[in-house]
Amino acid sequence: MKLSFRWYGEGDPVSLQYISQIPGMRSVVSAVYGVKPGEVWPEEQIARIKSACEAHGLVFDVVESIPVPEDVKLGRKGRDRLIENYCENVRRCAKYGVKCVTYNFMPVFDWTRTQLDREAPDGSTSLVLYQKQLEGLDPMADDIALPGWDESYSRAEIRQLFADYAALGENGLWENAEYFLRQVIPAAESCGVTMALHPDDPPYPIFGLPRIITCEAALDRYLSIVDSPANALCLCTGSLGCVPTNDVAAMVRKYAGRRRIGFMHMRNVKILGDGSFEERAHLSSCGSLDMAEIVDALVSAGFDGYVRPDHGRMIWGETGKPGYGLYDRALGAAYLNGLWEATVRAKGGR
Ligand code: DNO
Repeated sequence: MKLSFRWYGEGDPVSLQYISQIPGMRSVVSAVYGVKPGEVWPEEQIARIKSACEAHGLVFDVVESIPVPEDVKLGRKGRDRLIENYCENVRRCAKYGVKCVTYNFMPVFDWTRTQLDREAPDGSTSLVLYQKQLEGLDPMADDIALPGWDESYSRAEIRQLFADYAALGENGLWENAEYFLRQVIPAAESCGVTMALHPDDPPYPIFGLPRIITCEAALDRYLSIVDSPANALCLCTGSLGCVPTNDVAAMVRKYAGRRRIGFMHMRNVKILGDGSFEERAHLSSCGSLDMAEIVDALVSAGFDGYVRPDHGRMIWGETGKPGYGLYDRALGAAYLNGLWEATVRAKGGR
């Protein structure tokens, strides 16, 4: 595996120096921020991330994310220009050494939680989604500010987006995903980039908006639209794993075996039933996922792609971007290193 860590750029309180001090750390996962989805990223900014990483002995070879504009997901007029810009961004990133680009196809909202600082008995805090809290939220009426949400929309725009997605439905969203992939995958292939689709988080409809990347059948369908190694997955264990119907280890075994995982997001969640869940420490015994079995699936398949410890709790008094502090993610990285080494050795490797 290529161990990686997400970095939010110069303003991130977690510095590249700290990241470089985590044992085994190789790659930085980042993006150009502050450019509207659908616009082209200035090359100087991509180059700046690369040289900042290199100054700390790290490699900038994973982008998370190049966001897919709503007009593309909705198939609105003008999408061709936006898709061309998307392809241009993939090519520009490749020019500076990027090998893997993560993105998602979730309408309006990226990842969704109902509370970002739920306190556990040990005093640590983490992100949770409680159905009870979700029922009380109305994105068209409330001022909601959660990290996965684009807050730049006006109320009127949100209302319009909801109406357009209701008219589009799941089938329309699939058609638009297909239209996007048929142009983006050949562009990625031609510059040696793996496109890694992040599943919907959580993997079920939120606020009545369609969500399609939710389960194994959906992943099969998506990968078969363009049957190329460049059309791959960012398999996020915590996103898929927060519903009991998804057998994450089996999915990892299958898609890693087929060489269709570009990137692994590794985190643990505690499933609470009724669709509610809590993010927990990475260790298997802390949540509902068997992380050792997932690592076993990767090692058995000879997985050589990118792996990053995903969201961490806030511990030891750290404050910062919810899910993206240093300490618990670093503990996650150390845990993954240990699991990986032990699994490789148990299989006779080194
Ligand atoms: C959350 C992240 C997601 C992910 C995007 C990929 O912490 O895993 O926001 O970056 O869905 O496009």
